Amino acid sequence: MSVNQYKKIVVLTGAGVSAESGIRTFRDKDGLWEKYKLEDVASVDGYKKNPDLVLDFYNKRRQDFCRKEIKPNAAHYALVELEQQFSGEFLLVTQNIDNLHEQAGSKNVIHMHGELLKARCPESNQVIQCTDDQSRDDLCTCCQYPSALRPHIVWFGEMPLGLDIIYHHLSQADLFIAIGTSGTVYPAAGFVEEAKSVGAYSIELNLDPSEIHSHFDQVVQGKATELVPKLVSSLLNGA
Ligand code: BV8
Repeated sequence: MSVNQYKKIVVLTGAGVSAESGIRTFRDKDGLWEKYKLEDVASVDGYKKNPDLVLDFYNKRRQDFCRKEIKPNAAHYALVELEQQFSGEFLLVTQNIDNLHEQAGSKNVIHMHGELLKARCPESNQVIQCTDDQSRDDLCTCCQYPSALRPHIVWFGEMPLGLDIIYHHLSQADLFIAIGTSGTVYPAAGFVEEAKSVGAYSIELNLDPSEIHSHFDQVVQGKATELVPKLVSSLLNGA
């Protein structure tokens, strides 16, 4: 399989691509949803009901993410190489809110579920960098009557970011690769069908078969740090 046979590659990553960098996933053993109820900490209602609990949830994840030992892994770097060497169009869509793809050198990244190191004004939607703990007293500086900044995160029931661009690229993709995602959350879990509807070849790389593995032309089970470099090498070297 050589990359030269493709014109547009869309890659979707989930928590599994960051797992070997030391960031907890959601639905694996010891995952985030074992400790918190999703509706309490990742929904608009949860934020309205108890903003301090939600801010604390993301503060803990931000502190954990900012530990010096958290670094991009071989899977992140392999995707950078694919983006750099591929002569066609390349889009990396991530459900992850960490910035390990960017730290590794990925350029064309869409964080469809938001970004942990950013905060947003709920009125103007202006986004600012946020690397420290966030509290309810953090007010925006963009409005005449300042509002409390919120995490720049897409919660359940909220519209994911960049969908128009994502669907545009999916409608022209001829290769779709999903890496480290359980295929549980929509609309991301529906992207494979979007790509297949225009004839794209689809590959799933995942530690365990995802909930949507049967939709893929090829499913390869294993760790992202082993599978992604292998796939990229076979694409670039025409193996
Ligand atoms: C939407 C916040 C409307 C950021 C997240 C009722 C009301 C409203 C909506 C719905 C509803 N019912 C269903 C929906 C849709 C809902 C949804 O899908 N719910 C699910 C639970 C059924 N979706 C939404 O609400 C979305 N918005 O629908 O808007 C709309 C949309 C489109 C068009 C029109 C209208 C909003 C979804 C975003 C929610 N926010 N998180 C944060 O806190 O991080 S989702 C959350 O789950 C994370 O963001 C994460 O991105 C996402 C998916 O999880 P994964 O990344 O897949 O991680 P997971 O742990 O599940 O799996 C990890 C995988 O990795 C595993 O398979 C494992 O085997 C593998 N793995 C582990 N280690 C490795 C590995 N693989 C390789 N190597 C390893 N080493």
